[in-house]
Amino acid sequence: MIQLYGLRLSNYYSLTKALLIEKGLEFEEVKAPPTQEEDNLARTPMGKMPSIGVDGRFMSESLAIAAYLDRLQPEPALLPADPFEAGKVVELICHIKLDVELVARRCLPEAMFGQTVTDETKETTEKDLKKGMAAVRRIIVCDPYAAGSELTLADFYAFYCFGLANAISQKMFELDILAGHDDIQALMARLAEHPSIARVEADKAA
Ligand SMILES: N[C@@H](CCC(=O)N[C@@H](CS)C(=O)NCC(=O)O)C(=O)O
Repeated sequence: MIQLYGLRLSNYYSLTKALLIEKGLEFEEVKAPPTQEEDNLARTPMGKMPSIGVDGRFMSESLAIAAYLDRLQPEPALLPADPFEAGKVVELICHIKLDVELVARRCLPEAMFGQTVTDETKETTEKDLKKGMAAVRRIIVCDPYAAGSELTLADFYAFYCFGLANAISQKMFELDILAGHDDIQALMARLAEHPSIARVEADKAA
């Protein structure tokens, strides 16, 4: 049985939980806030969530965990069989994760935790967010799924990264990063009803 460590409020914890459900794997949730305590660092060296435990061994980073889960339980496949297309899915994930979500995250302390970030941080975040979205726009397909005709890992990253990034962006800049991207908005609505994601979101609200 796999242990999933973290908190339900985390978007990457939620993403990883949705993947475990999608793959039909047995797992248990273990509440573990992000700390710099030794027991947490042993599971996740930056102290972040999520991490997983497998027979006493640990792994952090959602993308690493996703790669592991996809090999552990190949069906349903979340990466295309074609090597180039599989690489393109990971490329899309990298841009969504690094150039949109991680950029918006710079303002997370002010947007969600009552702290303040500098004006310079706000300025560069807004500018870089627009640049990141323009980059994603060039490669995201949304017909009907993020990377094309099949549901892939990129859909899970789209749902959980755009969700957080847009919440931050709207709060900080009154900027809806999905405005004008009707196809991405439609994708987000479709994914919200996808069974594994819907279950994660329902558990979170319970
Ligand atoms: N690259 C990591 C990011 C994980 C991450 O940013 N986790 C956040 C919660 S969603 C966290 O633990 N933040 C607390 C901290 O940075 O100390 C992944 O994909 O798993």
